[in-house]
Amino acid sequence: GTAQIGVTGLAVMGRNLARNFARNGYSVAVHNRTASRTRELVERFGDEGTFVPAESAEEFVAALERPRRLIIMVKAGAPTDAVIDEFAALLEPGDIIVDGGNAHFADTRRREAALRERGLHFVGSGISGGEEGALLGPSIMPGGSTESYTQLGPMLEAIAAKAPDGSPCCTHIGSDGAGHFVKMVHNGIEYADMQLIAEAYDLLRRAAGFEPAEIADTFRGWNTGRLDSYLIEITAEVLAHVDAATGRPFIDIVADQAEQKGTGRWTVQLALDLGVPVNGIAEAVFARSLSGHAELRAVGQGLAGPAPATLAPDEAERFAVQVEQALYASKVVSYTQGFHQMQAAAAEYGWSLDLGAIAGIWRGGCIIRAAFLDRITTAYAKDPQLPSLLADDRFADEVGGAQEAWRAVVATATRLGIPAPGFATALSYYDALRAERLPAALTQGQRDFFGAHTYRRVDREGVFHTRWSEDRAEVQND
Ligand code: NBP
Repeated sequence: GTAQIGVTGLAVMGRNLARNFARNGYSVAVHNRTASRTRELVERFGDEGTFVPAESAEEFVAALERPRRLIIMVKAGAPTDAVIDEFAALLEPGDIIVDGGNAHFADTRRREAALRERGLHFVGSGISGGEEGALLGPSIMPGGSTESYTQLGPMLEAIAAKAPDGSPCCTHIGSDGAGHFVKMVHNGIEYADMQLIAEAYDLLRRAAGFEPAEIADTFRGWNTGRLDSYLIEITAEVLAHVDAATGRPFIDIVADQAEQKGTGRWTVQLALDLGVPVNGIAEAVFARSLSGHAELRAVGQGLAGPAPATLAPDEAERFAVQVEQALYASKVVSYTQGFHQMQAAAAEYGWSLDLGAIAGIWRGGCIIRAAFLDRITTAYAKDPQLPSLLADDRFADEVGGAQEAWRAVVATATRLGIPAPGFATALSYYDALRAERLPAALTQGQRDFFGAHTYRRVDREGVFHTRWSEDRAEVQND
């Protein structure tokens, strides 16, 4: 075979990825279960580069130069397993199968182990940026062996998005499922970013009394500062948009029930398993879930709250400045939590993640691309062992500088009865880290009382129990 890479699964993602390889000068074998998609791709886009269409799996495999590099872009779950089984039987030791779908990282670990037994490389790769990213340059997060990255890396880096400094938004993340895990956390952080932006909008609308078009301008202003990011940019676009049918702001005619496909939920489920507090991400997932519970919200319509009120115009302007600070500080907290989760997963699964490089490859192509990510890279460059982003002087100073405004915003939201779960939970996390003593001491006392779960003391080593139902004397348990 002569094709340098193959793509099987030619729905929107696979088709665009194949075109991206072809446009970058690679010869690409293309295959799809239903052959009409393959033919359509070559008919419509054949002039963009060198495509080698294959009708059968055997023909597809034969079209690839060795070691074969084959990217699967089919529906995640059982279809991916079916396609892996089909092709693995036709490949030879040293060949590389890439799964570019949205797989759960545990599936990727299982598949990688099974294929390694057969001498094949399996690379679970997060690919972010949707349809357009796949065509014009996604952010690519490949896991799998170092050896497979040697074969694959240059091609992936060629088709990846480029950060503002020109570097490719692709790096070898780590072994087995590391790439899909990091992609999942990326999506969890994306949920949190979106929730915080939504809360900022809601507060500017309902507390400050701004119109959507004015809020769009506010976001455009923020987009020239430290919040400069794709999500802030598109927020301004969405808020400025007017519904053609009614002439009303588009935002007012969209049903206020947010949907989700599951990667945010996975992030939170795995954070619970790893024991990592990601309350900002969790609140974002729960906020979407709550929005969809029409029956609960119907109940809520009868519940008491403060009379609606908006701030006076001069206060409103000052409030908008405070909301920017609350948004930034809460954003830093979400990233702190997401990076903590990746750090914990690296320890649990034996990955050596370069957290600074991960922030680096999110600067282009993906939904959370933002100028701010440079600061994370810088923080880990100064100290690769940083235990928390909030341990970095610059982040600590920035969040410390925002904390007064942040509290004012959460207080105003509470006073006016406007939910701001993302801002509030991020602030609670920050204050919990700051607290010299936490009421966890009481929790431990209760656990010892009802379940003899024991406790440790602040003044002596050891494990202790108080005989609560007897003489209340303390016994040492170890
Ligand atoms: P879909 O997820 O809609 O999958 C359609 C493709 O899967 C078609 O090529 C279809 O073949 C093939 N397929 C199915 Br379904 N079952 C199959 C089977 N048993 N054997 C062989 N092929 C089978 O495509 P997509 O929207 O392009 O997404 C592809 C992957 O990328 C998914 O894992 C998705 O989660 C992920 N994705 C990522 C992003 C992103 O932003 N990163 C966006 C969208 C999707 P057919 O033509 O013969 O039916």
